[in-house]
Amino acid sequence: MHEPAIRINQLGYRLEDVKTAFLALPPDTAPASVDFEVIVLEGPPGKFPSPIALTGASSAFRPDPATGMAVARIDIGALDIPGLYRIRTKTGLQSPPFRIAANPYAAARDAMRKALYFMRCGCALEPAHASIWTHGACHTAKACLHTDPSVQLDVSGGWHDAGDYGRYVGPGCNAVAELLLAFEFFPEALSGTVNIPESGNGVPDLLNECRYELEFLLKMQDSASGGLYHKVATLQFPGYIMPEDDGEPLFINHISATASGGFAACLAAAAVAFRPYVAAFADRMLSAARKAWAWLEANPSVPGFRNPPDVHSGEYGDETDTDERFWAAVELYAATGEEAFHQAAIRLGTMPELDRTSLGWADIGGMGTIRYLLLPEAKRDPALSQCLEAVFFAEADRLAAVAATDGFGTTLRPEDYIWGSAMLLMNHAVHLIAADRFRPGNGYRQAAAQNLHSLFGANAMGLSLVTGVGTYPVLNPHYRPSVADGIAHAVPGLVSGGPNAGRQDPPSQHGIPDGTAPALCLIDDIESYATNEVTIYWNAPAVFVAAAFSC
Ligand code: G3I
Ligand code: 9MR
Ligand code: ZN
Repeated sequence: MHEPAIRINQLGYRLEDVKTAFLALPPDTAPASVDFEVIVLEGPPGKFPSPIALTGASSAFRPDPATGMAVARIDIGALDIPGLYRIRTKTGLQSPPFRIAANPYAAARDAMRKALYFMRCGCALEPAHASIWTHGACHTAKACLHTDPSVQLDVSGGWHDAGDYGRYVGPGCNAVAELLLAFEFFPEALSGTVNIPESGNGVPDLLNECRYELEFLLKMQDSASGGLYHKVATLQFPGYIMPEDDGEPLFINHISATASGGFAACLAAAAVAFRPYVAAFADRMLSAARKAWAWLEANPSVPGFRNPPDVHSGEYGDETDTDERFWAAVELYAATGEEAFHQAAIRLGTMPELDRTSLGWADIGGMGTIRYLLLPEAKRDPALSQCLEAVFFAEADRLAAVAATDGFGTTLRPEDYIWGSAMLLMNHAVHLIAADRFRPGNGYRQAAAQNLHSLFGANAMGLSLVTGVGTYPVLNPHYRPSVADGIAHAVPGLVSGGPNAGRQDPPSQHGIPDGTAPALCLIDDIESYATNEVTIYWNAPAVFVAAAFSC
């Protein structure tokens, strides 16, 4: 546990938002409630006759199953003057300093966006853009097809997936699509530059960064069939070395339906996003998306991807491709207006097994649902609309209801603390923000905001899950460059996977006692890949959510 004991969003709060701090104590030591005061550390001269800005009593302590603690809420909503504050109790407990400000999340949003640049593969990261976190050009050699090593292809570029150096098509499409959706929803928050090599070329940097991955994804399409190779990686995960020192041969694994569906969807969406800026690139992507769709049509029933026995990099196995196919049909319909895609969306969209709400690398049907509900009503089939709306809002209501009972006000139940729980935390918030756009109110935005507060430290551990963000951020992410580069500070803006009760790695097995409550199962250790790794598709929804609260 980190001190100070009172948990807050370490970046602070916007003037207009609900502001709640939390105090978690072992259930047998919790009093009925605590009295608190908020002291002013920095504020506009003359505004504060007393150093005490606010006093009050916390809520009653309530048991919180996710943390195993008794948790009380401290309402600091009355703070309405920009400044730097700290909460403290007479018993000596305190919060970290925090700000009340007009736009406290803009720098974190941009750091999380810039983190994608740090994931770039196939080029050198130079000091002009990478500051001290430079690396040489990596993984530039041709890669062999695993099924026929005599075939060698150039699939250089794109982003490293995570703490490892694999590049996986489905997760890449997930990340790009969420970043593009963020730009579509919040262009004003995401139009700034983040100092990347393309900055100033007339295209917004968010699109420039996505293009770096999209050009790689295009190389992963089999030119003959239109299908997408599932991934490219070395046979084993590399050691803790810089990417440019990883000289092991690269292998491309066989075509999968999940990669092909994710690609068709993502590139159709990207064609729409890029058209106003680079029409030729948009054309290239739309025709690639059509080819991937043709592969899906020609291959209606495909087993889920499994690693061949000698392949030990990330598997991203996913048995169900209905969600990727549905998402692809919807995006292709949105991009082209063609009736054949609409008919496919209607057919897939009403399949009983379809996941219509999730936004993660495995289950991603929610992306199709959001896109469909964004279409003008005249372009939508009433029955499909109704079916999708019913499920989408039922899920939003469920999330808001969980938030109302969770000790820290998040949408995660105890059983949601799985590998990459931060992905759920952020994707739930994306879902709620989209739901709020369609039907404002209902507590959706407030629940989404609380998930962001949790990411930035208003959680049981008092830990910001983003490197370099907040007073007490994760310091030791499972991220090979930050282990190997000898630099004291990890690359900033990386979102850690978050607490994971599964504890599937040695440090969390040895360092987290049996019986630890799920929301506390994180160990800030470079070796803890199951609780403290970073990935592109955990950063992407966090950019979306931070953008939503920094317009
Ligand atoms: O969905 C089930 C849930 O129903 C069940 O209650 C729970 C109990 O543990 O498990 C859930 O499944 C977990 C799944 O993640 C959820 O997405 C699995 O246990 C867990 O093993 C699985 O972890 C995946 C991990 O690879 C291992 O396969 C992560 O999602 C995935 O993000 C991660 O991806 C790795 C790449 O392979 C390699 N690169 C790094 C990347 C991040 O760690
Ligand atoms: O670094 C790897 C990480 O990206 C994966 O998520 C994780 C699980 O597949 O595996 C990590 O690599 C570890 C490997 O599985 C076992 N030996 C130690 C590796 C970490 O150093
Ligand atoms: Zn690389």
